Amino acid sequence: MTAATTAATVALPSKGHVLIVSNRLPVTVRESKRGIVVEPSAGGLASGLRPYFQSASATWIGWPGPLSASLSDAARSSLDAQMSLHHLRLVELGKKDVVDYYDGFSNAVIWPLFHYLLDRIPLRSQNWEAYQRVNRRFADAVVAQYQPGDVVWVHDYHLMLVPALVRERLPDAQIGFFLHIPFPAPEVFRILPWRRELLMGVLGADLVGFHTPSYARHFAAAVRAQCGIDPAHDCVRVDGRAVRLGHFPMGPDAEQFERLAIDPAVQEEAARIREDSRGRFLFLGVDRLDYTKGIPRRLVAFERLLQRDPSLRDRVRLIQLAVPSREGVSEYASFRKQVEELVGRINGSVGTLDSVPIHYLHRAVTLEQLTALYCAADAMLVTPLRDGMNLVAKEFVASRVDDDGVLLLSEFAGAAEELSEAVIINPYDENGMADNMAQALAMSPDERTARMRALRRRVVGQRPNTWAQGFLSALAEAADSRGRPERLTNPNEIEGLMRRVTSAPRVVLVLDYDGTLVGLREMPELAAPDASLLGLLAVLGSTCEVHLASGRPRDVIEGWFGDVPIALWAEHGLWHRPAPGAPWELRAEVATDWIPEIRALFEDFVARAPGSRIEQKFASIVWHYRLVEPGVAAQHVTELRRELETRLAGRPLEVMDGHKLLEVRQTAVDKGTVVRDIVARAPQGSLFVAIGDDRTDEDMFAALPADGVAIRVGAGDSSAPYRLASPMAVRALLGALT
Ligand code: ADQ
Repeated sequence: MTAATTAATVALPSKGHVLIVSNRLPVTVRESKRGIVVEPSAGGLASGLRPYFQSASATWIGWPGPLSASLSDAARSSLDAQMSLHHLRLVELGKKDVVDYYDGFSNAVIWPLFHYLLDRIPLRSQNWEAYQRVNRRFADAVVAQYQPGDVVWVHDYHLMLVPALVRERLPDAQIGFFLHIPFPAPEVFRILPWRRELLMGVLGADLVGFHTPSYARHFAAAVRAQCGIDPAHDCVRVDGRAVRLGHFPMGPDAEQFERLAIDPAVQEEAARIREDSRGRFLFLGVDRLDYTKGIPRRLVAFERLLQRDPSLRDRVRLIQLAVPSREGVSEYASFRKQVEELVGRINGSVGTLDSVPIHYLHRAVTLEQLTALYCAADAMLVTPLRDGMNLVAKEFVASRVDDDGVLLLSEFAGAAEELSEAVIINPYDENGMADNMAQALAMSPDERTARMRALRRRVVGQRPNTWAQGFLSALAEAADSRGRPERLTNPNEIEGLMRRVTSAPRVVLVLDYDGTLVGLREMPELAAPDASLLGLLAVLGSTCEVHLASGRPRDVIEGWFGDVPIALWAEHGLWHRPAPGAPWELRAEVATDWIPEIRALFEDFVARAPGSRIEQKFASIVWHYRLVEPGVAAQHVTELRRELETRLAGRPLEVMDGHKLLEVRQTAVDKGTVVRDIVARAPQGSLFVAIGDDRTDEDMFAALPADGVAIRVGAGDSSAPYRLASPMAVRALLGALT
């Protein structure tokens, strides 16, 4: 998986007006005595996107946070005016939506799951309905706002269904999706009962972006495991549409932090903070008060540092800034209590008469104050248990125009994939973290400078605008190369086709079996024909010429269809039986001496890939892997294909990919030769109709005469001009012909 682009490489302006869609607007709205007050909100998504939003032709669609249900008319019109002035469109959420969709599903289920904190997921999570309902409301808001040419950019885990919901109604729209949090390993993601729905929702986009290559890889693996689609490189094909995956590491507005860092007022504030610390070594933590940020373990590690070396108690200090977050969620209220009790306990146990080691603040601060803190700190502690990116780490680096200060950074933050010169820590290891804090304390000025210079080279130059433009130009490219979505043939066209078939003097049907007349089953022997299908074929066989052309062995086909008045073709046309009672004919002389060797190879793979099995025919052999875990299967398929290609080189055999199978078969015959035979024997004026669902059936379509009718069943690339959804639809069509 490679990046479709990175923030630093592309900066083409996007042409259309951009509709940014996120759960929260970048502002909060409150009612004061002076009327409605609209204020910027904190948090990574808002601070990361705001600069781009302010400079672009864009409208931001989202929820402004809880609003009083009883806004006066005057307040309401003032709110509307301010929203429109700032290019904001409200999606209002009722109390129940907030409780069920926002707190109950997004923040109580997806958030902990994607951060690998499985024990935080509530026992009863019945809010999936609400999640779907609110996602539909956001999609409605997008469609209402959308003008042709607009670009729709959906953000984050609250709105994972929106891309597909919008795609349904605006099939040609440019739709992007960016996930700000980690995408977990597929083994973790699969825990979610609605895993497939979320993936399919996101795959409505043209481009799906993540902070790091590993999240994109996890997503591709989850798509393979849950949706049965094999992503190729950075592309997932959904209903004929190409969906691109890419990584776009977000950075803060580095220039703004650099500018603030040299502002005299900020420098004065930093000096004041240092003075206040009276020469103590200053550790700093800045986080939203969230259980993913690793604050308790960080505090315990700090305590351990002071327990190990009591002489440090008057010589170090930790300022921990915790910005209030999701205060409506009960988990967060009890988490706050836990942190505050811990701070109290640690200060009580390792504090001295002169020193309270942890200075804890539970509030937001201004950007100037934040930068002053970054500049004043000796070491910054960024120790999340998991974090999509973590902008605080990068903001600290951007602010250190003095090339000084130590960054301790969790290996589980996305930022760690870029900021490898930081002191990388394991946030679950309190003793190790205490060692790392001691390392920071003892670090020589030369080493501090060397590390910070290297970090700054990475961060300086990162700008939210470049990031957003990078994503949007990759989105424009992805939408350009999306391809024509596969489209089912509509009822009018089907009617036209029926008229043509029923008015033809003579009709010849060539039908594939598996996937065409019956659905694909876990095991091939489960796909026997039912009585209604046998009845349908018998009636068809008595009114027109019917050929059943299958890749199955002849004994199976004979067993199932021996008495039906149709012509049978088995093993992709190697065997033919023209009518009931007639003997089977072998249509080509083929070698079978290679089979024992290849069978031994297949047996080796069956042993390695539990659930897979071998099907042996007269002159071909198949490895079926439908029941194998998709990730495991993908590895083995690649390996087996490579091995087969080496062993079979120069022989008249080919390796064919079918639906969850690899088949080694003869090149002497295929379903194309079957159709050519049928056409050659049929009387002049016959209309040929071929129906099939996989690659082998494309050979039949290609062999049809120019006025023949090719019908593809289900998804996948095809030359057929007609497409039906399923075997049910095929049977309905054939039923209508009788
Ligand atoms: P967050 O979880 O919110 O973001 P982060 O990336 O660190 O995490 O962003 C926090 C932002 O809030 C920073 O810009 C910081 O300056 C600001 N902030 C923090 N404490 C503050 C305080 N006390 N006062 C004022 N401002 C404060 C989510 C994901 C991250 C991802 C971002 C962006 O969880 O992993 O990096 O989105 O995609």
